[in-house]
Amino acid sequence: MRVYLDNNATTIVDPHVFEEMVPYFCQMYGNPNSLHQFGSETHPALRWAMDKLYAGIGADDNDDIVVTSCATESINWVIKGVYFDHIFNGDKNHIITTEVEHPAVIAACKFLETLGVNVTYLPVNSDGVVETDVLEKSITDKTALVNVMWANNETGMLFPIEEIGKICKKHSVLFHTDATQAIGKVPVDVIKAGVDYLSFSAHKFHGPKGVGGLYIKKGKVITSLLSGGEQMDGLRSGTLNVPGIIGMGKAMELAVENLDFEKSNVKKLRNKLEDAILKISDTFVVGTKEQRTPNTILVSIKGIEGEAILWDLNKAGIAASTGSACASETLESNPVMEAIGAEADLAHTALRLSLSRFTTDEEVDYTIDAINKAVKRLRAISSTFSYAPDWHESKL
Ligand code: 7TS
Repeated sequence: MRVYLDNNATTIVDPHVFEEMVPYFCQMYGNPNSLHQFGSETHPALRWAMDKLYAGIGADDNDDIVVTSCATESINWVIKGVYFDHIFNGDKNHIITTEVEHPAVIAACKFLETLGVNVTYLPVNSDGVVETDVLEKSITDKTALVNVMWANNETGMLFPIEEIGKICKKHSVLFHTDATQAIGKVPVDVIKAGVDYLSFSAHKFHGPKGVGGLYIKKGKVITSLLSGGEQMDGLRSGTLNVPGIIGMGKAMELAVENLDFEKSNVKKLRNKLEDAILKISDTFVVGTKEQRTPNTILVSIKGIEGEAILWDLNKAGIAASTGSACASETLESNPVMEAIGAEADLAHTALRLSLSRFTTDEEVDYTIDAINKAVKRLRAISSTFSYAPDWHESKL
């Protein structure tokens, strides 16, 4: 059996999405900017796909959604664009973000620090969520941008986006949210959330890889990312990725249609898996079930390195993930576990399981069995766990 539980890394392309894309490779392959029919025959599907993107995130017709290659690109564009528009060519010099953002945000902010920008990395509480009063207190008259993710990729924890939107509006500060892990899992409405910019990636919601988007609220200017032709109103030049855009539009349509399914069925399977893991002694899951995306579990299994259990699961045909990276001599701990204040030994034991609407009940049963077996095997040889006083093999 092969079980894919790493849907926060990427997802299977929905066969309906693939079907929608196919004609735009070998039949309707014209450049949309060309004046002949090969170009213009791509227009209806492109318009349809863009409409789906606008509708999917509740954008207004006067807002912009610019198609990019991925969320990483959208995120870099916003952060570096704000630098050009409001710091280099303005009087601001401060960006606020959190300690648990995706590396795309952290690395872009670190880069701006080398240019003299002050960046505040807000801490998170024990659930892995930023506190809004701490955020508000960190805003100064030099703050150009608040950058807070909608849902965390490691824990699935949802951030208080609407409240943060209101705080940013009150202080006239720009607000960017990275909604890469939110779209297709929880309702995303840019107007309700009060965001100025929002980033996403199609492959996280059963669309193709290599295509993403940046929402820009009407009236919010941003320095163009790629100068060249006039594509995307000159904001991001380069020949359009026609099949990618059409696939992303279809994926967005299906993501919205399946939100109820995520909330009921995916969540039910996730909870079944989570409850079974928590029956094992000395395990804990980060964050409450209700404040999390319906598909994600970040669990710490005491005494077991995340990489070790990944290895056992991989041998059983199960794909999962750990936020920690294994270097040759040092094992790095999960950064989100560290940010929530987990002790060093626990921060090495993170295992992320992320489901999708394609995950089945049989797959969850198979995974529960495989995890129980792996924990039993690995704890038996663990140098740290055998000393734990509350270790009861009978619980396995
Ligand atoms: N933002 C978040 C919250 C993400 O989870 C990811 C990818 C990105 C941005 C970047 O997306 P990309 O399409 O540009 O690569 N996150 C993960 C992950 O959690 N494991 O692998 C990729």
